[in-house]
Amino acid sequence: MYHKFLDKFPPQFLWGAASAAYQCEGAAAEDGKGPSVWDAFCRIPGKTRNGTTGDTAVDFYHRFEEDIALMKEMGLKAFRFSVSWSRVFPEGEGNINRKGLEFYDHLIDRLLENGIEPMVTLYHWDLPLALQEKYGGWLSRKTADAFVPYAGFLFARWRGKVRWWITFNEQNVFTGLGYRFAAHPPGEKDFRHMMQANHIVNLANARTVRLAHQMDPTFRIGPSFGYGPSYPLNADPGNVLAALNADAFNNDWWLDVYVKGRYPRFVLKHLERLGLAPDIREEDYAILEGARPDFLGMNYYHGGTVQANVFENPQLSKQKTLDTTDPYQMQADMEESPEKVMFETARNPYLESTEWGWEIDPKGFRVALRKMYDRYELPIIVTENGIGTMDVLENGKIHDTQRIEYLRQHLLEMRKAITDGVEVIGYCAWSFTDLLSWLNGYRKRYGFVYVDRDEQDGGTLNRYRKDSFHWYADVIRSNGNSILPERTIDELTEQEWKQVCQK
Ligand code: BGP
Repeated sequence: MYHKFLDKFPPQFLWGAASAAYQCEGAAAEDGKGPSVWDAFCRIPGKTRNGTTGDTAVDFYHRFEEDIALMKEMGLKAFRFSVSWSRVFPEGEGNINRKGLEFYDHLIDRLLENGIEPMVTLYHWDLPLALQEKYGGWLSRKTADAFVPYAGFLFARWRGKVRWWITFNEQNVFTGLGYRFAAHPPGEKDFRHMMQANHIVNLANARTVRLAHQMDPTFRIGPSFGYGPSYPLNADPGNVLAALNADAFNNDWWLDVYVKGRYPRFVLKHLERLGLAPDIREEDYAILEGARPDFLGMNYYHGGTVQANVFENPQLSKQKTLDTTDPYQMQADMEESPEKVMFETARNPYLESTEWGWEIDPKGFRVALRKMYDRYELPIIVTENGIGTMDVLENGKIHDTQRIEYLRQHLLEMRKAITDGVEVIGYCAWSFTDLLSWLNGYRKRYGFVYVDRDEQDGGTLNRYRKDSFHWYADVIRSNGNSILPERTIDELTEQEWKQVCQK
C-alpha cells in the first residue's frame, strides 16, 4: 500500500529504549544478590564467547544515575529494563533482599523525576539459580508458583509509579535455546522438555496478567515476544503452505495462548500425534483463558524464509541423505524436529545480513506489525529492535552510520504500518547503552551510548554519545516527523528541519 502522506505518531507515543538486568547491571554478587542461572551457565567452558560474563556488564548498578542523565538529555520518554529476580529474592522465594529492592526503587524514582516512563520486565531470562536447583526450573509448576508472588510483590511495591509491565521476554527464545538447543541455561536438548517448560511459563504468564488486573486496573501488562514473520521462498503453493506452517509453529504457538488462551489447532494436533504435546491439565484451560494482555510487545530483528518440507519437496529430497521410507527413523527425526514435516528453512536471496548473519529486513517489520495486529487486534509496543555492530571509538566519537540507517528504515516502515492502521503505541530501540550480548560478548554493540570496555572486563566503563544518540534525540523531539519517506534527514534544508521540529 502506497501512502502519499504518512500519519503522525500519536501525541503520547512512547519513544524508548530497552535493556535487561543481566546484560547491563553487573554487581552480580553484590549487596546480597543471589546467583541466577546465567551466573552459572556463563562459567561453563565454551558456552559464551571467550567466556564473557555479566559479572560487571556495563556497571549499570552503580552508574544508573549517569545513564538516566543521558536519557533525559536525549529526551527519552520510556525506558524498558528488567528486574533481576534473584537480586530481590536471592532464592527466588522467601527472604527479600532489601538492598536489591532499593536499587530498583531508586532507579524507578530517578526515571520518574526525569519524566521517563519506567517499563518493567519481570523476567528477562535470569532465573534464580536456587529455583533451578530446587525444582528443576521451568519444568516444575513450583517455579510458576514462585514467580506469581514475586510479580505480585513488585506490583504492590510500585503501584502508582509503574504502569507498564512486561511479563516474559521472548518466551519462544529462552525455552527453545534453553531446553531444545542447549545454547542457554539449563542447557538441555529435549523437545518434550521445551514444550513442558513452555506450558508452565504460559501458566505463570496468565496467572500474572490476571493478578496484575486484579491488583490495579490501571496497570498495562503484556509479554514481549520475539516475532519473525515467515516468507515463502516463492509462489510455489507448496512453499506458501510451508510459510503458513512456519508462522503457526514459530509464532501462533505462543501468541494464540497469550491472547486466545488456547494452543493453535494444527500445531497442537501435529504434536499430539507425535506424543510431543505438553501435559495440559484440565484446570489449565481456565487459567489460560482467564487472562488477556493489554498489549503485545514485539521484539523484531528479522523474519525467516521457508520452502516445502523435505518429504514433499522433490528437489530437497534428492539433496538430503534422508531415508523417507523408514518409519522408525522418521519418528526419531520427528521427535527431535517436528517441524521437519512442516517446512524447511531457505536463504532469502533479496536480503543482506549483518556481520552476525542476521537478515536486515525493514519491510519485514511492517509485515510483522500487520500480521500481529491482524490476528490479535491488540495495541503493539515494539519492545526491541536494533542492530549489533562493531562500533569504534575514535577521538571520543563513534560514527555509527549503519545503525542510523537501520533504525531510520525500520521507523519508516513502522510509520507506514501505523498509516495502514496498525495501533503501535511505543517503540523501544535495543539498546540505550552498549551492553552484553548473551553469547557474543561485548563487541556486538547495540547502544546509542558507547561503553568503553572489552571482553576481559578491561576499560574505563566511561560513556560516549554515538552519532545515533543525537539522531534519535531528533526523532523524539519531532515525535517521529523526521522519519520521512521522500528524503533522508540529511537532505532537508535547515529551514525544513526547523519546521519538522516545530510540528
Ligand atoms: C533479544 C534479547 C535481548 C538481546 C537481543 C540481541 O533476543 O531479548 O536480550 O540480547 O536479542 O541479541 P544478541 O545480543 O544475541 O545479539
